[in-house]
Amino acid sequence: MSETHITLVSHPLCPFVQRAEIVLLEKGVPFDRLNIHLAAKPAWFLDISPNGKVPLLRVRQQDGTEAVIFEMMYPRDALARARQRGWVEFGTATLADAWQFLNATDRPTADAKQAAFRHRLQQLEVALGSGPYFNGAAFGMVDAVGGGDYRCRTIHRA
Ligand SMILES: N[C@@H](CCC(=O)N[C@@H](CS)C(=O)NCC(=O)O)C(=O)O
Repeated sequence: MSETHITLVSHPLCPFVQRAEIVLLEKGVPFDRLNIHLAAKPAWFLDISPNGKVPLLRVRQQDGTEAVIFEMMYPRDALARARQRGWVEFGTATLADAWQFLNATDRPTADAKQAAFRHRLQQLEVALGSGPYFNGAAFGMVDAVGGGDYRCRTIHRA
């Protein structure tokens, strides 16, 4: 039987890597993680990464994009899947607001981004059902995507 070796090429602070890692851990997929310096990307990485971005899932000689591994955690039902995809997009926009808030260099931008981030969290609260996960009993992509957003919120509170 052939053995598949999966490496998640990463950066320690990347929230998109965090999503991928959460999915792999939830699915019980064995992998190792390799952090690279994004300011000095290794040549082997640039050779196999179409966008020069992490996360990159390296499976033996092949590489996969974020979308490939994220397909693993969407529900089968088409309507539920479409709803989750919409909220995943929302999660990415939420992360952008949080990131811009944390990195703002002037007060008006910080205030605007903080308000936008807070508003998005309030929208999310309204959309949450009885749980324990976004889609009910099953852990899914919206929950994995939330990891990066909540981490930003934790940093802010620290
Ligand atoms: N989700 C997107 C974005 C990933 C992303 O922006 N990764 C950042 C780190 S968090 C990166 O690799 N930046 C390096 C660069 O843009 O050169 C993707 O996977 O293509």
